[in-house]
Amino acid sequence: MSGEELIRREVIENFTFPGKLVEEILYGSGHINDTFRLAFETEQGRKRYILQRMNKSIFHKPVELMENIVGVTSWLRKKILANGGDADRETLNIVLARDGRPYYLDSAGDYWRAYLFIEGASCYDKVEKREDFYQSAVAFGHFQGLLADYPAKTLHETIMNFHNTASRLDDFKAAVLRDTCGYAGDVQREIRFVLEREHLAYVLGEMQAEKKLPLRVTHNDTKLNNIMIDDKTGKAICVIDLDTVMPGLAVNDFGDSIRFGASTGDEDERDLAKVSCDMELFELYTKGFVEGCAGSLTDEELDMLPIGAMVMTYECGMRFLADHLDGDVYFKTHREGHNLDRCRTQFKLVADMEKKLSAMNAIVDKYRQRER
Ligand code: ADP
Ligand code: GN1
Ligand code: MG
Repeated sequence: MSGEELIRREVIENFTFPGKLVEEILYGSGHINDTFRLAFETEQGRKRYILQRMNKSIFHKPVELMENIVGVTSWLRKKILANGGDADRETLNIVLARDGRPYYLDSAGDYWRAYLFIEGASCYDKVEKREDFYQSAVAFGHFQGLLADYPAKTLHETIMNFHNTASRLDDFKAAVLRDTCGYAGDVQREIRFVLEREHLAYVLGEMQAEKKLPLRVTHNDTKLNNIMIDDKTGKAICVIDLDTVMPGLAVNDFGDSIRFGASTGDEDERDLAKVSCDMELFELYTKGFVEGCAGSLTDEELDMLPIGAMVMTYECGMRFLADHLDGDVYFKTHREGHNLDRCRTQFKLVADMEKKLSAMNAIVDKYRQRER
């Protein structure tokens, strides 16, 4: 057994899983944590679970992070049950460690957590059925609604300045100056792209400071593959990946979904001719998100949805480029230049959104009228 397998044995023995372990596979396509799907044979049949090693170079306070997730999932569970829903499938459910904690610290110094596996539902890395994208919008909007009265002050900031785009711009500039791998000379065009659009880094933060955009409890990582869609009904049943639930801006949650799901190409597509913002998908998501938020979005928030899409895409591209310059230390990569490819798709999308801004505004106006 390798050292890695031995550690996993230790970890699995220290969670309250039932029965005999019969399957253990590396799972999912997240960029951050190491995720495994486990199956156990029990007297009641086969039971599956998700086991995750939390990324300690990204999450510096795993205990506080799990405190957030315990708080948010138990809050959601209560609301789902009160609405007559199935709380085992409509929110993440934590499996406790044998010592009663919601995590286990292994002998190598890594923190792990486990969830019930949500059966009969799937995550998608790309929109396969358009309806799924609409469903995900309703679910992310609704998620925000369920957490609208959550005591935001009790939430720990899991990553400081996570969607503070101005601070991301500072980090980016520092990465360019460090030029750890000596790549900066080769990516001058991409660096210029960022510097020519610095205004995008400030616009939302300024509105927030002027109280024109309210802080809400938001998800902050609203990728399509962070939502589970029921295989039978086609409804989005569960919002997952709750690591970044923190006070944030609704327009950022909207924007991150558009960045990932409304693109005609994959996030790491090399052929940039395939990458653009699909306006039909933009419209579907807008309709679903506005409906899912059920009248709670202010006029200013509605006004800024298209800019939110542009800012989140700009920010993400800048994060990918900074990570490329730093030598791929943050996002998982699977090939050389992976983060640079990702950065280029994001900037192609930003440029396309710039051309489509007035069309996006018109779409938002259409659904604003219906809401009011
Ligand atoms: P990361 O932060 O690395 O993105 P996620 O928490 O999003 O990690 O998990 C990675 C993938 O694992 C998800 O995209 C999803 O496919 C799967 N997954 C996570 N939690 C569950 C769950 N409770 N039930 C079923 N699949 C899950
Ligand atoms: C990461 O964890 P995952 O893969 O859902 C990242 C997001 C980025 C995204 C880009 C904690 O999301 O912020 O937008 O990659 N999560 C964290 O695909 O940094
Ligand atoms: Mg994820």
